[in-house]
Amino acid sequence: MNETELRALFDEIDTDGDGRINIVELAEGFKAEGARGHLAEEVKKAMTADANHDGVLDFDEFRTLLK
Ligand SMILES: [Ca+2]
Ligand SMILES: [Ca+2]
Repeated sequence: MNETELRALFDEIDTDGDGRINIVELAEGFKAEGARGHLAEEVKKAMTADANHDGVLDFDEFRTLLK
């Protein structure tokens, strides 16, 4: 995934457009992507990318997650 695609995906998941992805947006995003497995587990896994522990994923953290 290149930078443009990453940004597009980020914007898609960031439904309120505040530039950060919170847990609710993450869960909705996973649902929209048709994530298999346990949603809560997927979200928990994704939040390990929250490097500064502020409870939301900014674009840098999101990028790290998908690398
Ligand atoms: Ca948001
Ligand atoms: Ca963060």
